[in-house]
Amino acid sequence: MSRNAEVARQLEAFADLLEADGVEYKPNVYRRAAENVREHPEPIEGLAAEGAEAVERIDGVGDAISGKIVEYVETGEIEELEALREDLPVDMAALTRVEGVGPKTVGKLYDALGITTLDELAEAAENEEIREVRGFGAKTEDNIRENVEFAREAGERERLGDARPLADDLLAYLRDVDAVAEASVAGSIRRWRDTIGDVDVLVASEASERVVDAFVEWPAATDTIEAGEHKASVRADSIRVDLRVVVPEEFGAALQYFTGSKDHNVELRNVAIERDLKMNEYGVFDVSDVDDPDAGQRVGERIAGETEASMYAALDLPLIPSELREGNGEIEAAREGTLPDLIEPGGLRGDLHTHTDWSDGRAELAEMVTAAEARGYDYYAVTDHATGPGMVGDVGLDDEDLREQMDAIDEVRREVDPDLTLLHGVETNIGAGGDLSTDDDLLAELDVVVASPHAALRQDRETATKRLIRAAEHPSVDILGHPTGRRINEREGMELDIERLAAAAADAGTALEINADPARLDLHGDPVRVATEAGAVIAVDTDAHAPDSLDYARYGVHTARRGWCEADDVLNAWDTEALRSFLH
Ligand code: DGT
Ligand code: CA
Ligand code: CA
Ligand code: ZN
Repeated sequence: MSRNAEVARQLEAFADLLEADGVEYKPNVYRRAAENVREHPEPIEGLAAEGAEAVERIDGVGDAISGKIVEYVETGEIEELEALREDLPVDMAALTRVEGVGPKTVGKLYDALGITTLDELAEAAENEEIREVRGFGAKTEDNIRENVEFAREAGERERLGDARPLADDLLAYLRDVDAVAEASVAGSIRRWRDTIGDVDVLVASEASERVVDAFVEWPAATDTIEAGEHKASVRADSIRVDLRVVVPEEFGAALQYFTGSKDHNVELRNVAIERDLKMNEYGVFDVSDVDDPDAGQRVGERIAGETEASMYAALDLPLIPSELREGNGEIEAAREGTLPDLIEPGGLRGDLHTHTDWSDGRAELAEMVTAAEARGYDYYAVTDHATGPGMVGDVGLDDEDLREQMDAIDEVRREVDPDLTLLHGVETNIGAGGDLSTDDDLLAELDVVVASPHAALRQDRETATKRLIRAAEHPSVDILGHPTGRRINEREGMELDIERLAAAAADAGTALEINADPARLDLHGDPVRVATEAGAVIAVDTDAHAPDSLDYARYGVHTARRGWCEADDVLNAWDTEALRSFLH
């Protein structure tokens, strides 16, 4: 793991503090530099070692910023940043997590009321002190009061998309260690939950201390929280990572146990008890001939534990996929033989919601299409933003732009691999009342229409449900994009009557989206399951704004699996012909 993300965070902290200070323009220069550093393919520490000039090869990084980057990599801090922090000693990350509170607000509230933490912010809102501050009012204060709790919870959990790449890096690192026989993630990250409390990693080894030693030396680990003989915890990229090492014979039992969820395990253990079996992190034991099954952990005759499948088989159950293990009926389904035949990872044949630099994407049309070809997709839809509510500046395309884009698409079609069907679409905006921001005749001409809410996201459940149903019933709309509009850990999004929406969408021949961008995962597992049970088709889309983001597909597919989706339930797991007939 390179240190690019870590350095980018320093620049962002710099930008926030400057903005809080009332500095104009410069904060955005720092933010742009931060983004480019984060995405830069070479490790920043390598460039910094070469010197400031090498760092300046990164777009948007001038001599002021490159100097600070070199200083940070060399000394572990930036003097000027530390001085700003001393002047404004606030928990910026926590405070700005409150929707509607930006760095500027943080600066003003610190100056006026000395607020430094979420608790102090909540208290000031409770005591109606904020409304008295110049530039604030009762409405702002009410908003802050409502949003503080969400921000507090958000601070405790990481997005799957931040934790998973870190976990993958660790697994690759551990698998290279001699003493490691097998390594896997466990816990919520293996169940592909949308947010992760901590990352759990399990290793099979006969030499646990060597594994623990290697683990704390993992380059991405910034500090060691604890290290024992068989387990250890470190922090990496501010995420807690727990390691456990077990002997290979007990790996399956431990993997089953530590994958959870707790609810799943409790229910499963009851199935074991019914059969005179004892099930725990060491295996499944036949205790029918044992006087006191609680005398120890490893009692009676051990009948399973080396593999996870053996644990379930000992209870006469098929292996239950990790995404289903939430204690939501999966054990009953396994007993009755009615577990879904889940869509496979890699089971998508195309992507139906993507962007280019015609709107706010970062890559050209041809680049995005080339990336789609490289993935071996059967079809690929370009759906740039239409102008309308929620689109800032000139990001969105008006009807004329879209017609112009038709010609550009035709041109790319002439070059494209004949195995790839290139579809031209749009992501149009759903207005507050369910109206769309693109002309009806034009929508009818396009191959794919994604309609998404981008503004007015604080409607009540009834209004929001009616709004989306109206959009779903528009004859040209094929997919409702990120239906709730949530952004994980940033804003809650709209509450919807999913069952009613899904039934209406099913009748109208409109699919509901799983937006696979890990900042969204919208819809997520539970509503997806409700939606498919109500008859709706699900589209798993990356909403990619750059070629690399086409990889978000994996988060989407695992989210579909959490929603009990089979391949038939997923529009873009269908072949081109079936897709085409759905789109018509
Ligand atoms: P998280 O980290 O909050 O996103 O959720 P998990 O599910 O990863 O929970 P975590 O990290 O506390 O523990 C990992 C797994 O270990 C959990 O899913 C089930 C198992 N486990 C941990 N503690 C207990 C416990 O006290 N009882 C039971 N039955 N299982 C436990
Ligand atoms: Ca965990
Ligand atoms: Ca844990
Ligand atoms: Zn989009």
